[in-house]
Amino acid sequence: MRRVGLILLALVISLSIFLAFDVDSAKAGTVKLTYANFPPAPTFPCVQMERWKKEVEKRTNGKVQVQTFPGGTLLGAKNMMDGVIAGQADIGCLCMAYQPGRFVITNATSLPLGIPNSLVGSLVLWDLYKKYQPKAFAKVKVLTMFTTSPSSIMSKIPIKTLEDIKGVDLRASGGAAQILKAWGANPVGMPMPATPEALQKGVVKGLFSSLDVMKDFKFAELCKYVTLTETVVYPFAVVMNMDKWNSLPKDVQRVFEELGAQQAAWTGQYLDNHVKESIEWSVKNQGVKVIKLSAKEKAKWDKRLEPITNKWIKSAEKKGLAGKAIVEDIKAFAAMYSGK
Ligand code: DTR
Repeated sequence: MRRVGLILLALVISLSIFLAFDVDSAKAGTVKLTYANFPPAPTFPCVQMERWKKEVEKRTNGKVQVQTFPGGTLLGAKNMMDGVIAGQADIGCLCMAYQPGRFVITNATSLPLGIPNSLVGSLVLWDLYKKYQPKAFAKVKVLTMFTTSPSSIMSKIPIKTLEDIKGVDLRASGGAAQILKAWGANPVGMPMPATPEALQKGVVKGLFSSLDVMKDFKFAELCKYVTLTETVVYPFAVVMNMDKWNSLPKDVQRVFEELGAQQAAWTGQYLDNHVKESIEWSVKNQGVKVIKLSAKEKAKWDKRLEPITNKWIKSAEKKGLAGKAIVEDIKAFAAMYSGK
């Protein structure tokens, strides 16, 4: 009886070793990655994150599994880059405008150079990054980049003229803040996730951004006016921890590389469509009024922006960067992708 018991025990032990080994060997080929993002899940940076995750999992036949963290649950807007460098997240999505001094070359896409939409902006930014390989990204692997659609003013008060905007506190970051300043507003800098509270508390009377946020952050409930300026985009980057990147199998690296430009284009197209939906929703469901500047007024607004690019070129050249060439490239890439 005792012998039978011992045999049974040995069988159970070897079966469980076998099963454990089998599960482990199935897992052995799997790469698990964390991906941090700063705004809430329904906003476009997170929508593109979920699309990238799905695409990667599909293209690697499940060999890569990505765990996403929207809403600043792993890293926030301002510590995204350093958090990824330190390995707190494997991948992170950041808005470069929140650290304008750090990402000088790529933030040049926030100059008033007439980028017409998010698709063109995203392709231009990706090409610019590839061509100049800015030092700011030397410690990470850049997986993709994209921009917003051109920015407009959302406000609690109607803004139709330069007199109306004078001294008004409006939220913007980076290059976009320079634009507001030139128009005479008082730009208040903060990342997007801090904006709902600032609007609610009356710290700002509005903001300057692409119009997706009217719907996704429900700003249409507070800002009943949109002044369609459609000026300057905000650039974003998706970066990966360098050691993690180097540890990836070659075939996985190939999938990520392949997705760089494709993801930029996908996000651009998604956002351009989504901005249209957001405006329609704001007008229909929230009674938002869309103000178009008259041609005469628009010419005055544009004139105020003329010195900005030359000033940027000078300051970039002082830092040893090819300021003029960068601006010329952005214009040329934008013309090419716009079919001009
Ligand atoms: N316009 C930039 C970036 C931006 C536009 N839409 C969203 C949504 C979620 C986060 C950031 C953004 C800005 O004003 O911050």
